[in-house]
Amino acid sequence: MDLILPDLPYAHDALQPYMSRETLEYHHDKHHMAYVTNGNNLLKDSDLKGKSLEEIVTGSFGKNAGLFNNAAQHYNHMLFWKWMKPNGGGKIPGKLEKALIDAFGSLDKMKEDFIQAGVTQFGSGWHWLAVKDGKIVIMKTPNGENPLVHGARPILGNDVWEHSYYIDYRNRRPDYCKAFIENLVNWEFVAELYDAAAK
Ligand code: MN3
Repeated sequence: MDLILPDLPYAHDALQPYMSRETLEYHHDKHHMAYVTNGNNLLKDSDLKGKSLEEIVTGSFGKNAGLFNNAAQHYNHMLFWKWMKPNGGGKIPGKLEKALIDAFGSLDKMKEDFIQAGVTQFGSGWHWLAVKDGKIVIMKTPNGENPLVHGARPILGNDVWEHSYYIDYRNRRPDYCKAFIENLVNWEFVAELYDAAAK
């Protein structure tokens, strides 16, 4: 199966003012496209060709750095576009809300810990809510790494590579992480992934 760049699930200007048209033109149309192109080239000579994307990601981790970097970033970005929506943030579906309060004490604490993980990820990477051993945990990972390769299922992830925020926020990564969790997250999609991961 070849890697395929999905269309954004909304218009390029739909996430303004929190994420600009220009950011999405670079980030989706150019950066994500490059991961797809490079990943397909590297898959040609790999025995992982034909496997599912998750199998390619976990199978190349620690073994084929070039393929892993591109396939994992493809996986991460496929989810990332769906983790945002116009007029995002806001009400969290009840079952997920309860699980988050159980895990972190309050929604404010969950948001604070999530933002802190993004701010303290040194250099390029991601910060996450993931389900590990049935529990919701915060994770942060460098470069293209994700919870899958650390025995967990991602239910929310934010891209803190500079290409994701520098046009709109310059060096203010904390402001970007706060805007993401407060104003961009599609909690209905997070709840779907939580239901699937917590089974
Ligand atoms: Mn990115």
